[in-house]
Amino acid sequence: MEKTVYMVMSTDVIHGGHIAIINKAKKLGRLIIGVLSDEALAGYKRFPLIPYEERIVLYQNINGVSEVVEQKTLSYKDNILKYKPDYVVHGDNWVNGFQEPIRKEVIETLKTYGGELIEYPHSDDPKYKAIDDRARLELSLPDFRRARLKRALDAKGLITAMEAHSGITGLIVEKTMVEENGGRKQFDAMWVSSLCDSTSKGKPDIELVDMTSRFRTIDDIMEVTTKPIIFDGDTGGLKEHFVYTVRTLERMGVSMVIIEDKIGLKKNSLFGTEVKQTQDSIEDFCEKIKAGKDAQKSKDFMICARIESLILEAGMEDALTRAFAFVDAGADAIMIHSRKKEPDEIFEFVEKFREKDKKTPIVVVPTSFNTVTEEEFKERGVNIVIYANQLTRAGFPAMQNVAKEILKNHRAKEVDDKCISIKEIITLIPEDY
Ligand code: SPV
Ligand code: MG
Repeated sequence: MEKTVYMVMSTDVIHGGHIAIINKAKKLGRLIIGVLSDEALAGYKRFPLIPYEERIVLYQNINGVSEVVEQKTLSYKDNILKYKPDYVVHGDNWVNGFQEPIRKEVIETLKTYGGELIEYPHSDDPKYKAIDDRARLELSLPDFRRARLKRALDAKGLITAMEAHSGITGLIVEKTMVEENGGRKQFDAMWVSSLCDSTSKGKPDIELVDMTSRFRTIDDIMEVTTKPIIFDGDTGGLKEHFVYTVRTLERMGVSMVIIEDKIGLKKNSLFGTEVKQTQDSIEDFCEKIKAGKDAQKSKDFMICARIESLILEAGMEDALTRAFAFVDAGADAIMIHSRKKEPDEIFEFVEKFREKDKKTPIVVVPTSFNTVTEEEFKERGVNIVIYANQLTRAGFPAMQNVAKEILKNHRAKEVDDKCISIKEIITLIPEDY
């Protein structure tokens, strides 16, 4: 009987190296290709340029491929047990490194029925690396970057965003990864916070840093990164100004702007009712949302309406009434904010909102209610979790300490082990971006 061969393809740019492996694999028997879902692929390599459905078609049309099947996770286990291939083939580049647990599981699963893992030498040909570098560059172009937030939301259900306020913090959000279950966990998006952008300029978070300066920050981040950007648009300003903001953000490749339903001198929400803040009327805020939606040109840009009712203690009913009205006015997402330590009012809002609206994405900023895990938020129906200020809050105490130590010691030797090494700084910032 003809043998079966299973191989997973985790690329969207097929080059000679892949074809060479396919040619070898098909000689062993009937070749089944497993295609990683967008979510699994993003957790392994980079965000796919070509969505899952199109990658399926691509592989179906490669000569020598008998069948193409979905592999939803990085783990091969389910598909190996389902298709019982005689051979699984892979490059030998997973023997060490973060994929080690996946490889181990493949070997153990194959052992249960006598299957075999065949590994071919991995090609380090620079021309293949150049192809991948080009694909990475494409990820940073405005049209692609803008659309990436919606795609990530569709693929994952819940995405995370980490605050960035400069090129270097953008790079930290872009590159920080941890190994988890044979994959790599990383942030999906960046949050350009008004608080942190203002703080980095030594200014209060009162819409004092003007839009031109805020756009400059976005530009600095965009020049060196590829991840989608969610922009904190404060109140959005005057409706007549907001339409220009929308067009500019969209043109730059930003994916989402969040505007809050307040008027007058805006202060940071984490002050709560300690400072006087006025909520906009539902009618006027709806007008602003509509004007923004009318101004936008592409289909992928999103306007998120942020509701301040819980912060200003206007009550749950007010928050919900506003949420439904803002969605009716065209808001693509809703952000509900709270400064309570317990997540109860956030959970209550999400539950009541989801009773009527199953699909509008819900955004939360768990600075105060920080004990809730991403998994629990997802289970309850939240779609975007923003870590809004932790990088800034971590960075400044470290800098203050080092400054004090140098003053105390009259030299810098004592602080050396508190500082990132020059070598690490150099590798964090690539020369060939
Ligand atoms: C920001 O990061 O600027 C925000 C979120 O708007 S919060 O500070 O919690 O209001
Ligand atoms: Mg803000």
